[in-house]
Amino acid sequence: MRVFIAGADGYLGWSLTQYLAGRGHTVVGADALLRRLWVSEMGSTSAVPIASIDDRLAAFREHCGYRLRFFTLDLRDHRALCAALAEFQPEAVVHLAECPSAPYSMIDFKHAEFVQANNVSGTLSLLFAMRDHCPEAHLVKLGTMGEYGTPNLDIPEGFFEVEYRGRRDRLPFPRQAGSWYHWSKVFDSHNVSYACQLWGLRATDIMQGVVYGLGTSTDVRLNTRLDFDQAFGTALNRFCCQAVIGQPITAYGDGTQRRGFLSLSDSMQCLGLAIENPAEPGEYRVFNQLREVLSVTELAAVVRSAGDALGLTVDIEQLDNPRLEASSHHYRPDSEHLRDLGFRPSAPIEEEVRDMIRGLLPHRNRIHRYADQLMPTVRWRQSPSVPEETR
Ligand code: USQ
Repeated sequence: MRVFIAGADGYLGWSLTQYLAGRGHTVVGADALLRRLWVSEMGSTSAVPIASIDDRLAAFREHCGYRLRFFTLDLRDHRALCAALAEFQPEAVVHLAECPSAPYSMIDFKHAEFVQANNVSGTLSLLFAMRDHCPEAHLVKLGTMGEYGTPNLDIPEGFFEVEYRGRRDRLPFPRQAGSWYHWSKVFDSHNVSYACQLWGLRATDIMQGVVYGLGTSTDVRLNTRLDFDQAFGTALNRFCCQAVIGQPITAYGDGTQRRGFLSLSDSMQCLGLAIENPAEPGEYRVFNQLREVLSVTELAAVVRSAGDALGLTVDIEQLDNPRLEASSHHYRPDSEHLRDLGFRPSAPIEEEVRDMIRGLLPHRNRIHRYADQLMPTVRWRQSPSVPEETR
């Protein structure tokens, strides 16, 4: 299959590029290389060394057997995006090209506005470009489980049957996001769904949980990044980095908040299944993509016991929660669609975490140098630092 991956230089994107090439697909990549800049803006770097895009492309050619066509391209550059899609004529378009950080979007107005404009306009540009240049292609769009928030109900996959005043309908399940970033994903979901209705595009919207795991290779140029700073590091990746440098795990609040998690390799398997089993023309379908639900306290305990087994002393520190989020809440999302397509989770989380810590140990000094960036300073309810009239 011809697959266009927008966001091919990111944590998921660079892994997916290699995964799909390994399954015999012809991949084309596009990326504006912004993730590298955002992480440096946060004063941090990837825990494992990553190569420049040129070196990545050279390594891809050596290991994957063909030259990867790559467009340095911002999705909001509509003309350039149209030209790329018109030339490549993809059968599937994977959209991972967004700013993925809740804390980054909560820094201030400038960052909130950037994240929403970048994500929502980029998606809209892609929808119009697909309509005009590859209307038969299947869009696989990365959304987030965070779109749903933490309702006191089980969470279906996108839609639910509801009865109200004696009438029934199948409606989108309510979205109750918890950051400006997560709201940008909600707006995207509505736009993608509307484009399917309006133009007959086909799309799978992936509500993905929190991803963890190392994507390293014997050729360092094929490594995918692993971030650990307060904005771009996901919880478990941060906890493992903390464990290897002997810093206490930063568990926010009372640690009872629960989320869905899955490993990087499970995420690849799921995205592959969605791509290889496309939606029908005009269909907008939603997959909840997660493997298991754990609380922050349970997550920290997994890291502590993996650390113990490797001779590390791992402490857990409960910090005042910088975010506004529910604790001790109900959380039971469905995730049957991917299992029905054949998703079989790989190694258990305990094994993945042990492997991740082992893989991070050689990079201990590198993580140490940026250890200050592990502490959260971005708060959801900051006291205003500028006068009201200029905000
Ligand atoms: N947390 C801690 N300590 C930390 C970091 C996080 O206790 O040092 C807690 C948070 O309070 C939160 C949970 O861990 O309750 C998950 O936080 P996270 O930073 O790993 O995840 P989140 O901000 O929700 O965002 C990440 C990705 C995002 C994706 C989302 C999926 O960055 O792109 O959309 O996971 S989900 O969480 O299901 O919405």
